[in-house]
Amino acid sequence: MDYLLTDEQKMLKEMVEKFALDKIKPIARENDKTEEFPTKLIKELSDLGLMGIPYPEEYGGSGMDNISYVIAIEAISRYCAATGVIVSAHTSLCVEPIYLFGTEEQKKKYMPDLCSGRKIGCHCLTESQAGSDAAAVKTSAKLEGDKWVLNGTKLFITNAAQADIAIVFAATEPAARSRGITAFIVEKDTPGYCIGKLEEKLGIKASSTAEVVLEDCAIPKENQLGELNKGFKVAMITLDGGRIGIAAQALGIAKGSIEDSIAYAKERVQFGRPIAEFQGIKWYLAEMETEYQAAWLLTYRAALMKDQKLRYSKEAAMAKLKASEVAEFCASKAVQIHGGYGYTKEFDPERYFRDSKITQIYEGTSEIQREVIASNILKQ
Ligand code: COS
Repeated sequence: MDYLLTDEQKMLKEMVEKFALDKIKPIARENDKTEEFPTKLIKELSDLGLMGIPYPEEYGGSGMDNISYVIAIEAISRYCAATGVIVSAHTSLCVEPIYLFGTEEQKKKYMPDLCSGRKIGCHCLTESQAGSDAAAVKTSAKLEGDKWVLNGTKLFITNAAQADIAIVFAATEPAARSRGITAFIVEKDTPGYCIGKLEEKLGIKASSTAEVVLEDCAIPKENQLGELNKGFKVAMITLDGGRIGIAAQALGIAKGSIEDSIAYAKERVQFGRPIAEFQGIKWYLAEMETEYQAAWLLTYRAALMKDQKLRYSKEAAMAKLKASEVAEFCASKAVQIHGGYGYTKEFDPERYFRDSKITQIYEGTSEIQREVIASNILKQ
């Protein structure tokens, strides 16, 4: 579907796909095995300008659009979904709220280091009792003199262990729920900010997922991000964008599943002919490709609407819902097509299968995406 892309987007696609093939593919399986954060790879992606794709050059970004961002995340995730989410969580969940809600001073202070990849970002919203019910955050922020003092524990935070900058959501008026939450920018060296338990996960193993513990963590008053008590909207608007990134990650997983399946089906001979000649396999491949293209169009549309500054909450939810379901479907079929080999670590589909599952969970479960879509169509 390259005909839908501009010349600039096509050039970026070619560049990132080549990089992913040359540099990511050879190490992805090993990274999954060792569960090590790919520091060197992130540095290389930073050098290519891929840590701040959709932000203006004046803030250190690459000055591209959100379709370019989708293209890059998909191409990276084609070979390594863990690397895809590292870039996506950094870009969509940390840089984006600073860009959208930060003061000019905050943007100038934080964005150049983040967009260049010199610093890594994370987003601290979830807590043990505040998952889908994001307004239930208990982490507190109290103003003491000219400092905000934060206390609480954040859970399942992508990039937490490597992040230099965290966007933290805390209750500033607890009884008001979604109308009593404020966002803050917290630097990792602040006393009282520390990393807790690292999660052992089913997939995306090379990305880190950890607790962030805040104990009397005092930050300057000017690190409040956006308006007082308006942090829930900061979180929701940020997640709308993040969901496009996860949809793109899911597309990458689906693409890998399809490409590997086509190659294997042409090569694997049973009953005297390649299994690609059997109708059962052909129909799997046809369905995988059709589903992938439907998900791609939904994701492309959501990114286009974001670029055109239209409201796109519903479209981002649809893109993530569809793309994540398609990723799981394609990965599962890829394992099936590879038969016994698909169940082993000698081939990649088992990794795609494990990696696909999280796309239906983080940045809003599939059930929450349905809720967002339904509430949007019901109020139309
Ligand atoms: N953009 C702007 N504003 C939004 C919004 C969006 N996408 N979604 C909600 N809001 C606003 C509402 O308009 C409402 O504003 P007012 O206070 O002015 O009326 C406010 O936010 C509260 O909205 P709502 O009543 O719908 O909030 P709920 O507590 O019912 O929660 C869902 C809504 C379920 C959609 C939300 O909690 C959610 O997305 N949960 C999933 C969280 C998630 O994705 N977590 C992943 C962790 S981050 S990796």
